[in-house]
Amino acid sequence: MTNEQEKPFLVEVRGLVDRETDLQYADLAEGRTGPILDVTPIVPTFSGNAIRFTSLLETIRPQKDATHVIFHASDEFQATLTLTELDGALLLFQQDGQPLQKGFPVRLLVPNGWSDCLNVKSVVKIEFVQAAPEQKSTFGFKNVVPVKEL
Ligand SMILES: Nc1nc2c(c(=O)[nH]1)N[C@H]1C(S)=C(S)[C@@H](COP(=O)(O)O)O[C@H]1N2
Ligand SMILES: [Mo]
Repeated sequence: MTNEQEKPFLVEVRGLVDRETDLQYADLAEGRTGPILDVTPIVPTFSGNAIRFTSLLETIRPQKDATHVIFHASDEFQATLTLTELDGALLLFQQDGQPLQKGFPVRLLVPNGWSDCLNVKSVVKIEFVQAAPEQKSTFGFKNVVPVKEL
């Protein structure tokens, strides 16, 4: 998962939103998707710059029926979280002034999440969906039935 910078930076935002968007590095790095934050004071085990997931919501405007968000990674890993759980979440996109060496193009950070496994690396698609309100957050590799601690 290192040295992926030869791949284009692209994060697709899809599903139950008013404005589906293709996020480029400059959108985040130039502050067009919200204020840029140093993550270390918020998540001491990480370094680099991020935007708040909630500030992205202002741009893409989730529809009323959206309840959950699926973060799809380039290695087929994915996590599904409720919009409520994503309140404090961050999208890490830059370290040492450069695109990520690990987790490129963006990494989801869930500071108060129930598992470190929710910190999805290499997110390439953010998909807004509707699911039963009681459906809890999950993670794992696609097409693998049991979701357990990896
Ligand atoms: N894309 C992707 N993200 C992922 C994983 C993965 O296999 N692929 N593993 C998850 C799990 S189970 C954990 S514990 C953490 C590990 O993060 P680290 O590589 O920074 O230690 O990443 C999470 N994010
Ligand atoms: Mo994990």
